[in-house]
Amino acid sequence: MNPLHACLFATATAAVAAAVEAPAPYPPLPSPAQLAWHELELYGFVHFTVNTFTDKEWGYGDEDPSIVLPTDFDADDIARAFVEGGLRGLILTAKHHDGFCLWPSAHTDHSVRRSPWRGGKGDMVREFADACRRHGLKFGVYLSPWDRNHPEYGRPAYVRYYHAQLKELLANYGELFEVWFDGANGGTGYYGGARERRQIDWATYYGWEDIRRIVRELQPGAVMFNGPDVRWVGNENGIAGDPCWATFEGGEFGAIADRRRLEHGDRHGRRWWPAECDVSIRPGWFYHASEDEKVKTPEQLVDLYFKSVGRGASLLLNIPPDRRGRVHERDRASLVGFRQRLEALFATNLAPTAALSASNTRGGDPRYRPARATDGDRHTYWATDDEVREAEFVLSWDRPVRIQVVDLREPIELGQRIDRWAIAAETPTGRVDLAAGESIGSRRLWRAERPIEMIRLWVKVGSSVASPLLAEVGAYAVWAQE
Ligand code: FUL
Repeated sequence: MNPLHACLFATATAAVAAAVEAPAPYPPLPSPAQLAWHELELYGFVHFTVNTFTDKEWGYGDEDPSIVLPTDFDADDIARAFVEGGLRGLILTAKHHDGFCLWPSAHTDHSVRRSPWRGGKGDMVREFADACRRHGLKFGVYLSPWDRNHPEYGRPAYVRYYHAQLKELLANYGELFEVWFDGANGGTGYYGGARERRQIDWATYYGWEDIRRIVRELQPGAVMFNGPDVRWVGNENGIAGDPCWATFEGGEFGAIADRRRLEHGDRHGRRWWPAECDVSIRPGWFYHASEDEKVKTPEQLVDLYFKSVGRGASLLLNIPPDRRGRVHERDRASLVGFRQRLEALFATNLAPTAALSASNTRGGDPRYRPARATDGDRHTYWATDDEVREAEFVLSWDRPVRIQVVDLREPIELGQRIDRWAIAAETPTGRVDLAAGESIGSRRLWRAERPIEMIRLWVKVGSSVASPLLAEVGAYAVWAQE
């Protein structure tokens, strides 16, 4: 090797050796099951049981199983409606507070086995599980801890029964993505004929540590709602707080009564406990013909999407089948309209067409260049040097574009790092501040009332607790732009 070559070789080796390390994670971090759950963002609930036939929201527990006779039950058609609405999973009320089981449980007679539906040989949980698989939907179950039918409710024997039922559901219906533990307990019930009030302590009665073990063992990929993995958002309106941090201090198994904290999370909490927003497409959770005129419109659903998914939470939208065992036509029309509106809003991402620059790129290393945030892959990201806490990411177009939605994501596998963000645009009339906020996390969406013409979009990180990272920056034009 001549001296010049030797020198070049040494420089190249030094450059490789100096290649920067990946940014260190900023804990707490999501578990693999939580990460998979974050990807879903939008999924649906099915509330269907004796209440569908008694026109109630909470059954007392003394309902005769023979009333459960849907005239045209079709789980495939319900799953199809979910797909038409853009939902990616389905959670079924396998047992609501009335205690009636939609599957032929070996542990009680109070189930579909005593209904005339399918001649007493039916299994609705099975039909839903199979239909979900056929239609590419993830499947989950709701098993109400409160049981107004069971004679032993309030005593240790019921807890054994509840755990046995949970095992039955978790072992026999394939892979589940979520197990839903409801927090409600109104006290009174039939309780095998006692017809009295039975009060329990939610936090200690149900044996949550055993429940956690059962779920982890039988369904390691499932998250527990209102348990260690996913928190209730503190309201049933489908709206996350702003900000909505995925981190939380304490809590688990419904021990948190402070709804405001549930809505917003705790910025410096030591657990990854992201929020799920549950809401019904109708006023009630169960189908009531009297609410046919009150189905949420597609635009109302889009608004909820931006206020839940768009704040880093997930949206669990309830679609209660009617007495036929079908999704009512009005709900279906709203679902289709909802999906079409979302598709139109997210059809044209102009971020990949922009020239990109940033105030800092980690070690000048192309692996962390700004284009990593516009490549449609949420596992690659733009990163800055370790000491950076404030940064700017700029998108410039050579011709004016009309942007209506801005979409930001952090690579949450490295923690929730950004504390403050803002977006601004260079418009024909000058620089305009568009929006500012605190949390980003899994996703932060901003939507303008009408498209805004711009040639430049600034995404500013105002502060962060560790070097800021952005996995995705999207800038969506309206479809059908004139
Ligand atoms: C609540 C229940 O009491 C409602 O009936 C419904 O199931 C809703 C999703 O959760 O706590």
